[in-house]
Amino acid sequence: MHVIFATQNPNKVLEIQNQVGELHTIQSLLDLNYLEELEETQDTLQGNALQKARFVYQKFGKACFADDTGLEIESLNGEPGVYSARYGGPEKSFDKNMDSVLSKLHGKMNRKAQFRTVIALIDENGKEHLFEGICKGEILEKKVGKGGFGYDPIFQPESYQETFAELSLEVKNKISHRGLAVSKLIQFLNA
Ligand code: ITT
Repeated sequence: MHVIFATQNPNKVLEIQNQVGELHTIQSLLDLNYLEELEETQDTLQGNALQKARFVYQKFGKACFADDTGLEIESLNGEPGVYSARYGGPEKSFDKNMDSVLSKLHGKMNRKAQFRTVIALIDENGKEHLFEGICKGEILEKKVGKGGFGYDPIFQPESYQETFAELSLEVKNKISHRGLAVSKLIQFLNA
């Protein structure tokens, strides 16, 4: 099947391509040369994923999916959540976002957090489907590791001694929020 992935984030494209294999062809907005930023003005992950997928479905008229992901930190009442992309200021800076989290958590004992991804798929008939993935873990006190993107250097998944930025793409995909949501998407596409 041929599906458009409504994202301009090359890290996400790399992760998903690695997981989907050869059964499905995934084209991102970068492949389609569509470089205008997609609106994400809703106040839930589900709302933003649907907003991005609906926009791209209307524009290109083909099956497509979008994901929205948030880091939900228990002692910050679920923040940054849906505001994860710009938690450190108006520009999208991974470093500033992490600095903002680290300073708000300074001195706090409870460092439990989870990543949550919602994928919205619009099939070739215009029908909408949602898939969710959650990965639990904790926020470290400093950045560790060079791989991945976003908050990966400060997030250590449950049962691991490394951050997402230290784990290989294969391991991250097996246990991560997006990996789990994508597995559900693939199961649906293969059914
Ligand atoms: P698109 O909207 O173009 O898909 P985005 O970078 O804006 O890309 P999201 O809105 O889904 O992506 O994610 C919000 C932020 O959450 C993102 O900018 C990262 O900082 C962070 N994030 C998302 N997935 C992550 C992951 O797997 N590991 C670490 N941080 C992640």
